[in-house]
Amino acid sequence: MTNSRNKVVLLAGGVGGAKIAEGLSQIIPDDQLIIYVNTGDDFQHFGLEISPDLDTVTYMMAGLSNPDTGWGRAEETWNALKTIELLDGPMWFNLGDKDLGNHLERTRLKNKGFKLSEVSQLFCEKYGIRQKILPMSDDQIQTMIHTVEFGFLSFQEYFVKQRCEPVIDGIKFRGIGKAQPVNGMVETIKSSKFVIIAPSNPWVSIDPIIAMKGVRSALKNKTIVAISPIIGGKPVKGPVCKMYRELGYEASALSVVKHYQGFLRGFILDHADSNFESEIIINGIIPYVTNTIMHDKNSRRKLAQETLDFCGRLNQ
Ligand code: FO1
Repeated sequence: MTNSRNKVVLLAGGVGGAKIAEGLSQIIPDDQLIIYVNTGDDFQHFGLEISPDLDTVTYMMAGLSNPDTGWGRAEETWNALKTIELLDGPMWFNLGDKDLGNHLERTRLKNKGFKLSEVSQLFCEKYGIRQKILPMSDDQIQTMIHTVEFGFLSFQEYFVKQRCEPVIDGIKFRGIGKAQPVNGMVETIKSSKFVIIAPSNPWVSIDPIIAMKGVRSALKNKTIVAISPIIGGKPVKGPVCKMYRELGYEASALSVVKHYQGFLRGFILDHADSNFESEIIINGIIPYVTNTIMHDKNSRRKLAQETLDFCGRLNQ
């Protein structure tokens, strides 16, 4: 039997979240890892319920993810999309045939009244995943990116359709005021042993989770460690650096530390950023420098092990 005090909570976005989740799953007993995933990127396309970050984490944990893109399924085929192209339908969001099965079944279950968290748990069971992967909320929250060129865009319109090219001058989480965190999230965070913040985009992957009612205060006085999504001023993936710059901040690992200031205890940064160590300490946070790039199963396990060891030392 597990005691909730042994639980490790991971707050995760898409690809970075999926990789560290898989690394942690290699070393933590199955029932001790609980992953809360951003759903601000969720949207409807062709009437289907798409939950990109939940699927990215789920596919990775099931060993089914596309190793080249990080999202979607390995050995995917694109027959449905080719038909859509022939019919002159919208082509900007790439839905593979295998991936489509997930969206179809999720939509069917949601239309029958299932909550997203119930669908997520059912999918985990069917894919043979023994850890808990849960959405941050069962309510709809939409990350809206305010751009200079187009005003507000939904996250996927900004990210995929516009290829992150428009200039950002604001971000809001539509629906966050009325949304409830998924059942048990606040209590699980409060009683957990450690909280790990994945190397995901702080603005659009982690901030929505932290903005859920009760989460920020639940994080107070916990052992919280974040892994940097920025290495040497460059993003591991996605528009994180562009976002920091356009919103008026330096694009650096240090900006990520400042982003999480107020609840962060420790910060894991890459060797490329070791010059920030003393400034991180001045900001009251304990740094740990290592290789943070997770390019395969071994490097995912290694970073996960170092993260847990670091959390353990901070807890002493
Ligand atoms: N990302 C892209 O850059 N282009 C796509 O066409 C695309 C399709 C897609 C389909 C299903 C899915 O689960 C994810 C998909 N992603 C795609 C990734 C996704 O848009 C982003 O990585 C996340 O929302 C950001 O974490």
